[in-house]
Amino acid sequence: MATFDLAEHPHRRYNPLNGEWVLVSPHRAKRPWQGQQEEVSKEVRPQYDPSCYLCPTNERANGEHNPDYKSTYAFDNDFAALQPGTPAGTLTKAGLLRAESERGICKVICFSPRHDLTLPDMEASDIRKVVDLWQQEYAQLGALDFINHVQIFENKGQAMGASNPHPHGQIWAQSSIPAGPAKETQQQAAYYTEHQRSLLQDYLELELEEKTRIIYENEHFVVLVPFWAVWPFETMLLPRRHFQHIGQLGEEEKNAFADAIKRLTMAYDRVFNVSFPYSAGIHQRPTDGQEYLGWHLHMHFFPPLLRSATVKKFMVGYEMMGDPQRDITPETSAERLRSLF
Ligand code: H2U
Ligand code: ZN
Repeated sequence: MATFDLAEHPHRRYNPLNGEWVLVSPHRAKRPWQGQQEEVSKEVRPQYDPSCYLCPTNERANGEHNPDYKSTYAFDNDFAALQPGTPAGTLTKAGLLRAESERGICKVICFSPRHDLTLPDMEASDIRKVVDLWQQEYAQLGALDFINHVQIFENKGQAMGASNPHPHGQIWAQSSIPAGPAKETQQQAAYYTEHQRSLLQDYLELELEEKTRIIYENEHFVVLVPFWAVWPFETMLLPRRHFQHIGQLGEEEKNAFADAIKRLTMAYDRVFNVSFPYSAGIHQRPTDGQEYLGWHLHMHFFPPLLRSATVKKFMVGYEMMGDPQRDITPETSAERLRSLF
């Protein structure tokens, strides 16, 4: 029997951040880049689209007009999944049928007045303004007494179901803490109680020693493919400093955050020569007033593409029934991404 080798043998990897496992099958992807590299023609969009509901001055579905905004712009989602005025209430039957009313606020955030741009096309100084807006929104929404969690995210590209190519993201803020962040809260708290240290800070130190999954570093942020990544080109942006929420980011750190986002999304666009789709979001401490010392802010990028601009990874079959699975190892993906910076 050969000795166990992560680059060769099927294995499971543990995600200490959420307590879940991923099955890795490297032997199925021996040839790292079998997929052809097709040139996909870049869709040409106008700077201003009169029919876009996010462009400055245009009318939205509810009849309101956007202002003639010059950098970023946030508004309440006209089709909000959560509403602030929902009446309180619960339903329980034999502990099996349970429902609870949920209050919240959903916002749409335009990253730029320019219809034709995406984050990687924007200047880092303009992405920095998006970071400023995230900071503001997190503070304002989080300060409301019925808001205990603020989820900032972006769905990019048709492959991810984005309804409009105009560069934008969303924020869903609500009373309860959703499952993903709740698991991360619990895992980080347990680690902090045991070690009096941030789980992600210790993890980052290990990664900086090993180097194989690091793809980009600047003064304040590191971009890496997590050891436990599920999506083929999944990445995580980690601040070097341990802090709980975006409000604690200093000026230089905000610039570094914007730089890391720009550099990463530019590299993504080079993977298959196409505007790379993904869902990305910032995970940070809940806003229910507790301190959460173990929380370490980070940003996840989950891109769906696998082999080409059109071949997506599907989370189906075994993955729906059991655990997520991947063929290409995180180390191979990291090598590939690193070469595109
Ligand atoms: P995507 O990020 O999935 O593209 O969603 C854009 C959001 O914009 C979507 O949640 C909202 C939709 O409800 N929207 C408005 O708030 N006003 C409009 O006029 C159209 C779309
Ligand atoms: Zn537009």
